[in-house]
Amino acid sequence: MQIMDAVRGDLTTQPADALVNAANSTLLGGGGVDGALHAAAGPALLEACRQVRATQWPDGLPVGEAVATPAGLLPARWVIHTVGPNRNRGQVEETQLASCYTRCLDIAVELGARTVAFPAIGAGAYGWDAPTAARVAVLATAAHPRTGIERVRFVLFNEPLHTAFLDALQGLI
Ligand code: AR6
Repeated sequence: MQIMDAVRGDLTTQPADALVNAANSTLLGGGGVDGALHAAAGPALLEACRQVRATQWPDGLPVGEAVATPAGLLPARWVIHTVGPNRNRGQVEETQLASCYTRCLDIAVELGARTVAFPAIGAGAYGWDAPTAARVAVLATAAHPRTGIERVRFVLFNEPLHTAFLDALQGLI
């Protein structure tokens, strides 16, 4: 059985095989959930991100792409880093935001993750409104085969986003 749910909480304390990071293309940290994950993970996460930059993505991770690293001290095996479109800089394509979820789930399937936890990608510094961020997240996740993944959990930091995700999940029924 495949479960999708939404809880209010802090992603850094959510036990899951894979935690998704709403990163920026440098992969070298930032504010918001990115900063919180790096702070909780310890320096091993930054080191792993530097390795990714040195090998796989020397020019940075493109918008809508994703890449996995070990999770350092976080309660997870992997962090899957993705880069949302920055609406505040004119990146307004919902397909790019959907791609973040699709590519993260592709990688989670490849890794053999059974549980995956997402933040509301793009809904902070990158300026996506809560209803749109939630609708795109839920529809992209629902459309993915998610082979081997038992639970996808959206972990929302505030009540308006939590409500928006619950509404979007309700819309699937
Ligand atoms: N757990 C869950 N959600 C959180 C947490 C947390 N610990 N902390 C913040 N959020 P943002 P973006 C929520 O700005 O919009 C970074 O600087 C937050 O309230 O983290 O994709 C990166 O380095 C919001 O609802 O990500 C990039 O430069 C959601 O996570 C840029 O921000 C996403 O907000 C990415 O911007």
